[in-house]
Amino acid sequence: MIEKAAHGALVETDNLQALLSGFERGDKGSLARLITLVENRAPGINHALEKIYSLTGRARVLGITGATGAGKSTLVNRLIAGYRAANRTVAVLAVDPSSPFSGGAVLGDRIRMTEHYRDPGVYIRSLSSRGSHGGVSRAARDIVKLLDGFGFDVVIVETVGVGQTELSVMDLAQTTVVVTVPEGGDSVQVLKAGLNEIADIFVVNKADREGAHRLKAELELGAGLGPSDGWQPPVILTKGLTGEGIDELMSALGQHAAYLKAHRDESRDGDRLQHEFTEIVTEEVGERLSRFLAQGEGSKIAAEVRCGKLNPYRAARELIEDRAMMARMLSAADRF
Ligand SMILES: Nc1nc2c(ncn2[C@@H]2O[C@H](COP(=O)(O)OP(=O)(O)O)[C@@H](O)[C@H]2O)c(=O)[nH]1
Ligand SMILES: [Mg+2]
Repeated sequence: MIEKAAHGALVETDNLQALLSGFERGDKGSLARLITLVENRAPGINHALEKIYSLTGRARVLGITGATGAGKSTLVNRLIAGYRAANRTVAVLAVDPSSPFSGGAVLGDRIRMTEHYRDPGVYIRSLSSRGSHGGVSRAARDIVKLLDGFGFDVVIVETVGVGQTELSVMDLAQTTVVVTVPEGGDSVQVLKAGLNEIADIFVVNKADREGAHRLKAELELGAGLGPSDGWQPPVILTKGLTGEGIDELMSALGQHAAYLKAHRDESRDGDRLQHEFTEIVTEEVGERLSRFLAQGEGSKIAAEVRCGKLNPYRAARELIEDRAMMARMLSAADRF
């Protein structure tokens, strides 16, 4: 089922409690609204995430990355069908850093995925960056939490594999699939983009084209250069158009899940949770600082910094050392 994003104006009148109970009842409209609140970084959204957190941690989260046109959405479509056939519910978050919400690529994704439009066990949502720095990975993180907490068995995050944002989005995934194509040149490009470091599984899509086997061999060689203990990323040939190779991909995904289960790394899990925690604190404090500087005594300080009258280092130190003012700054909490 595909949801339209609600408009900002609707968001402001939303009642968080009503949304949360709708969410817990399995109402897709409430889910869609909460996702929009996350996208817009609406005030109070962290309260919502705090409330739903205990429901999270159950979904299988997959990342699918690779260049535009590699066939990611086509493969995602096939994976949806595969998981649905196994009676698992699937949510897809398509992250496209360049396109606005109605942009070509995202629209194309939606159209291609409409095969699953009427299936209530499928939910597809696009996320655009709207030019916000670092905002995409945060939004993606929180949206995956919502999809997971809502109860989808499988959450697939599709991103274009370029740049730091995409790499950081892939941190969310338990298993990352890097999709390559023969005409994408060669495996050197994969290595250059650092994709070999995040790949748990390589896919050579468009295996109907010239050079697919050569690329597979190169990737296998590259993957074999890594540490010889631990998981060895398999390289799977697929034809997105016909669905050939999808069974192999599904079984590789299953094998990686089993591997992760058998080799649970508690210190890495702990690192990830602590990182998440410090990120949330940093974001939250940063937002409170912005609100503090936007009005009252905060805006006076900001004005003096802006015109160069106040040394920013000194202003920062004085603010931090003034405990009463810090308390006022930190109490610049958001309200729904
Ligand atoms: N020849 C060929 N074309 C494919 C294959 N898989 C996907 N495509 C086509 O490649 C184009 C881009 O696919 P898409 O899934 O949108 O790529 P994305 O940008 O990575 O999501 C579409 O026209 C697909 O029909 C394949 O196995 N072989
Ligand atoms: Mg796509």
